[in-house]
Amino acid sequence: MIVGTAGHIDHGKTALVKALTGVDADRLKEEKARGITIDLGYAYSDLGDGRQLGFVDVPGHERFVHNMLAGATGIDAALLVVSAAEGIKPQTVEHLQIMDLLGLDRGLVALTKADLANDDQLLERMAEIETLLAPTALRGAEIVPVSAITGQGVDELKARLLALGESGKGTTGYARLAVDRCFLLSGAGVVVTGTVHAGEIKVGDHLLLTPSGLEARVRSLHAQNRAAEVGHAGERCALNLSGPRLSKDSVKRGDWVVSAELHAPTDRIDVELKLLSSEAQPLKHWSPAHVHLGAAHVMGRVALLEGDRLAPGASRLAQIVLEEKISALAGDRAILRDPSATRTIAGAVVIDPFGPPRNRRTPRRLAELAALAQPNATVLPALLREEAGFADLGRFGVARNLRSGEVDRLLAEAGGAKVARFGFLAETLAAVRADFTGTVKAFHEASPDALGLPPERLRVSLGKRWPPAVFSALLEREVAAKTVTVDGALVRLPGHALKLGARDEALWNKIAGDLQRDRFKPPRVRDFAQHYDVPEPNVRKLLRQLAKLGRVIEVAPDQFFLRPVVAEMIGIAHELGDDFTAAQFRDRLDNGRKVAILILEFFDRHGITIRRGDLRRTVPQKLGQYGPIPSTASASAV
Ligand SMILES: Nc1nc2c(ncn2[C@@H]2O[C@H](COP(=O)(O)OP(=O)(O)OP(=O)(O)O)[C@@H](O)[C@H]2O)c(=O)[nH]1
Ligand SMILES: [Mg+2]
Repeated sequence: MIVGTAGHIDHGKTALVKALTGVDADRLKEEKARGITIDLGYAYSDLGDGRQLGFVDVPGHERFVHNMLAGATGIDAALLVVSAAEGIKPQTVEHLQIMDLLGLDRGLVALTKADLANDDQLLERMAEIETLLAPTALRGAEIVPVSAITGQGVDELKARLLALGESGKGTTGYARLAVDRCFLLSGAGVVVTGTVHAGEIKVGDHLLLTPSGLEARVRSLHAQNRAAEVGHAGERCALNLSGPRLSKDSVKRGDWVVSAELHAPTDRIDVELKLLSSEAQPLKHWSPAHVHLGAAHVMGRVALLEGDRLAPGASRLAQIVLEEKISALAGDRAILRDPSATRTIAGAVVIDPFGPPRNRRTPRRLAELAALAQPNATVLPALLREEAGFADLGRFGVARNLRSGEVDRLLAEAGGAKVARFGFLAETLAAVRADFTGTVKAFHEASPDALGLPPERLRVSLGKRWPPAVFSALLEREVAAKTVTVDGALVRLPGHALKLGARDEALWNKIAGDLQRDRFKPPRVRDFAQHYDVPEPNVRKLLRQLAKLGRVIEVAPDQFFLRPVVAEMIGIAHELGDDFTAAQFRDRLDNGRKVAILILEFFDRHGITIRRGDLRRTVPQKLGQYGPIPSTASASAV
C-alpha cells in the first residue's frame, strides 16, 4: 500500500514519514541545506509480519506543486498533514483539492506538531479541518494528533493507515507503470522507478516505453524496495531496463513503461472536466493550462464541448488538446493548473483517450461520449446502440486496458458480433445485410447494362454510410456470406449477369471462336464487321459489353483479347526473365512485331512490366491482375 503525504510547507510531512518509517525521505543535498522538500521522496516500513507501508513524501512549497502531482497520481491513500501550530494554509487547501480531483477517498489527517498546541487549540484545529474536508471525497477522515518530536500518536496513526487496506485497483489488464525517476546505476545500467498502475511486471518481460516506443526488457526489479520477480498493481517498483536504444536520457518522468498492447500515444483526450468552485471566473473555451496526468506534465488547451464557458464548480465534457503526446487511458485522472502554474484550477476524468480532431462537439459525438462514460459492464450495449453503429474493438480494449478475451466476452454479453476488428450488434449486422442487398439490387434495376458498381460507389449509396475501413470489413463479410459477389472490381448480386440478346449471343459465339483460334493476334473490330457483315459500331458495342463482363480485354483500340489469353501472355513475358526484348516476346507468341509491341505497351500501362530502354521485366506483384496464369505458360510465374 502506498500512502502519499500532502500539506503546506514546513508542516512536518517529512518529519512524520521519518517517525513512521525511520527513513529521511529528503535525499537531495539542496533539500538538506534548505530544510525543505523539493522533489518526491520515498520511504518504506516493514512491519515484520510481511505487511508493509510505503510512503511518497511530497514537497509542500508552492513552487513544487508539479512535483507533488507527479507523486500524488500513483497513491492508494492520502495522508494530509496539517500543523497544529499553523492550521490550514494555502497548500493545505490546494493539495486537498488535488487529492479530491484525483478521486482519492481513502486517507487520514495527521495534526502534526501536537506538542506545540494545547487541547483547546487541537480541538479548534480539528473542527476547522472537518469543515475543510466536508465537501471533498475525504470527508469524515480520521484526524490524529501526532508529534514527530515526542512520538505522540505515531503508532496510532500507523495502525489506522494499515487498517485502510489496499485499494486493489488496476489488478487486471496489461502492465502499466508511471515513471517518476530514471537514473543510471553503476553495474546495472538504466533504472526507472514508479508506481504500477495496472497489471504486473515480471523479470524478463519485453515492454515498451511510451510515448517514445523504445523497447525495454526487464533485467531485474525491486518491488516496494525489495528484490522481486514480479511487481504488482499498486506497488512502487524500480526496474532495471535494457534495450537497443535505451539510455538514461531517452527516458524521463512522465513516460510510462507498458505492455506493447498499451502503447498508444495520444494528444487529444476527451474528458469530464470539473472546474474548482474556488475559481473566480468561468473557464473559457480554448484556455491554456498545465496538464498533469500520471507523472507527466505537458501544456495543453481546453476545448469545451458543451457551451463555451465552464462555471466554477461545474462539470462538463471537454477535449484537452496537448502540445506533446502522452499515454492516457479511460478512467485516468488529470489535474489542470493555470498557465502561470500558481494554482490548481480543474480536474478531469478521461472518458476517451483518443478524442477526434474533427466533429468533436456534434450531438452524435456527445452521445457517444455519454455511452463511453459507462462502466465496462454496460458500455458496449450503450455504445453499439449509438448512431455510429460500431465500435473499434482494438481501440476500445486499449482505452480501457482490457485483454482481448475480455473485450470478446463483453461483446458477447452485449449481444454483439465481431467483424474484423469492429464490433456490432447482431441486429445492426442484419440491417447491414438488407442494406447491401437492397442497394445493389436497386442499382441493377436502375442500370441493367452495368455488371455491378464499384465498392466506393456502393459505400456512399448505402442507407447507412460507414467509414471506409468498416465498410471494407462489412463488404468482406457479405461476400463470404454470398450476399453479394465481387467480380473484378465491381460488386454485384450473385445471380446478376449481363444478358446478351439472341443475335448478339450468336455473334459472340462466332467471335469467341475466332479470338481463341488466333489468340495472340486476334482479328480487330473492323475484321469482324466485314467478315460477319455487321456494322462496326455494333461489334464494338458488343465487345465493350463483354469487356465489362470480364470476358475480353481491349489491349489496344478495337483489338480485344480473351481474358485468359492475357493471363497466359503475362506468364510468357514473366518466363522470359529479367530484361527481355520485344523481339523475344514476339518470337514466343509468333504474332508479328506490331501486335507484340501493342501488348507490351498495354503491360507497361498496367504496371505488369517495367520498361528500361528496349528491355523489360515483369513486376511480380502485378502478375495476377487478369486471373491466374495457366501453369503451361510458366510453372514459376504465379
Ligand atoms: N515541534 C515540532 N516540530 C516539528 C514536528 N514535525 C516537524 N517539525 C519541524 O518542522 C520543520 C519542518 O518539518 P518538515 O518535516 O521538513 O516539514 P515538511 O512538511 O516536510 O516541509 P516541506 O517538505 O518543505 O513541505 C522542521 O524544523 C521540523 O523539525 C513536530 O511534531 N513537532
Ligand atoms: Mg518535506
